[in-house]
Amino acid sequence: MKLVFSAEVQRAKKSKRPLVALETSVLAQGLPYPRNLEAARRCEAAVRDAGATPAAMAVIDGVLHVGLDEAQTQRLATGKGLLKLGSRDLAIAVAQRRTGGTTVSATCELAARAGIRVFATGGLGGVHRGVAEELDISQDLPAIARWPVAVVCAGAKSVLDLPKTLELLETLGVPVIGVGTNELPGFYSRSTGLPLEHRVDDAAQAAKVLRARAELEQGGLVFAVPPPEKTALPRAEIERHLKAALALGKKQGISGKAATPFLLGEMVRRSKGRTLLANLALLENNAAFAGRLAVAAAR
Ligand code: PSU
Ligand code: MN
Repeated sequence: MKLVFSAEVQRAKKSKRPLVALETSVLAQGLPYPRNLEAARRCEAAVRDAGATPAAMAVIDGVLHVGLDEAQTQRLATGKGLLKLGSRDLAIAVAQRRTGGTTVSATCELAARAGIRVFATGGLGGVHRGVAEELDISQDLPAIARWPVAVVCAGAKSVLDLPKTLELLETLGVPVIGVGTNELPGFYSRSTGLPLEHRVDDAAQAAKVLRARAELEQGGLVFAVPPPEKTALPRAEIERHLKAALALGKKQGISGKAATPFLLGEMVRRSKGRTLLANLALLENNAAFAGRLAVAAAR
């Protein structure tokens, strides 16, 4: 399948400069306008500041894009009826000339196909709470296992069942490595109390693991970076807002693909915007680390 590279990504590929993939579901579905656009700009700037080149993925009118220009980014941030594209949606979006932002699963896939080995996002999808009654497990997890890409994130989405998400990552053979931490970060909060077996303390150490993983041809891995202290929220407060948001979602019959955007919106409202600030800061922070990782891995 043909990939269309932005001019900036083409130049980087030509001169073998390091690239960092970025997702765009966060732009199209995850954050409200104009904060979504601000997030995209801050992530791209953080990647460039680290010495790497950003490559945001999207499907635009059925074309697979690696790296977006200004107008395309605007369109994803403001367009109506944009699709939320996981891996399984890509073929349909291409065949039917649709437009949408890519989630972690589709971004891993496109990055791998484009030869990009490092990807920055906010939080992974995973196993939803109440999975025994309603089977909702993100395709992010099998996609990370399949595609050889390092996913830099602040843990998994806070709305998930985190212990089960970690267990499923183990089942799939995906390493989860804390960056400067021995526990899984909690996305909006710095800790979850869930221990991680492995840790690195900087990008150089992370790059060594990435290289060994690539040599073993074992698929993707996760680097979990705690969100910046300044905007992080206490775990107890997050749990309180989340319980209320989950109850409301249940009452309104919101499930499946719509669950994440709904819950994130409710979290913003209930925290009076503080989860939004935390989200922007952690996205930028992850992009910065991914940039350093891509540079270290290219050495
Ligand atoms: N985490 C967030 N905001 C998001 C997402 C994750 O804080 O918008 C997106 C990512 O693109 C992730 C997707 O891949 O949600 C997972 O969705 P689902 O659970 O429907 O697979
Ligand atoms: Mn789901």
